[in-house]
Amino acid sequence: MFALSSCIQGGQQEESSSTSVLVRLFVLSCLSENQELRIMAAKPKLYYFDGRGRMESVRWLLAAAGVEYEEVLFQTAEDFKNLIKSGKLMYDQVPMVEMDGMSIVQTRAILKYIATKYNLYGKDLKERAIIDMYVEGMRDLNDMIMFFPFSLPEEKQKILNYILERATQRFFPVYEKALKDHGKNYLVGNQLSWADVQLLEVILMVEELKSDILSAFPKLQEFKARVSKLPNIQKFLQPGSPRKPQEDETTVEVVKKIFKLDEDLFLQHM
Ligand code: GTS
Repeated sequence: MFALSSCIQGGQQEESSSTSVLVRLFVLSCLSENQELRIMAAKPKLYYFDGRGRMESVRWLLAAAGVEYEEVLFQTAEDFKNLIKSGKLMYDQVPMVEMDGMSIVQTRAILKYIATKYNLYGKDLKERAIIDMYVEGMRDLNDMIMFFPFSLPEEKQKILNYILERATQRFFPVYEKALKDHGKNYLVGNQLSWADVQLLEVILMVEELKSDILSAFPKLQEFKARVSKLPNIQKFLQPGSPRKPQEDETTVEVVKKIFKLDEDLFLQHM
């Protein structure tokens, strides 16, 4: 680190004294020697199957931060086994994200790292606690929707009703009230945070289940319109972005084979 900072400091001083060609060469030669900088500059690499699952919130957060990433999307149980053999998965589970020289697993750990690194995690400990409370509620709702496609056909309607009841009676009223009470554009600290990104993600997921779900939530409607227009998010919402579609029957079958899953995952997880 010392070598790097002396390179950069030297570079900045010389830049102002108009011998910029030499300085650029000097800085470049320093950078090429610096492994850490190269690692930090590499694009994050996301390892998961080709679907939303637990990784989708990671895709959303990186996109909101304007960070480009690569994806390794495995298709078969064999691909997953090979990834396990690589020794990069601490618990033999995905999601896993390689970034900044680490192989990060556990969805929350990944999201916290990204949120902190890209200034989407509040300005102090108290704001972080509030963001945590919001995102954990959103995660509860998100998890129900994530497991919904894996539920038994005869249970589907009951589960759908349960999810919609929880969304409208337990979770959405909290975010509606927060926005109404403080009158600001964002949930916490009047600047975009992980909580806003995850709220938009979950709103859109619930709308896929019931398109008029926000009819009794005017503040959430405004919020959705506002946050969807932020340039990085607008880009992510465009067709052709790395955002994954709602899980269909085919994806569900692929996922079951990759992870050798039993039927009726929804009930097991609830
Ligand atoms: N707490 C972990 C997290 O949040 O990352 C759970 C990870 C997890 O259960 N991953 C599943 C897995 O790797 C895949 S998925 O549920 O995200 O689709 N399962 C394989 C296994 O052996 O547990």
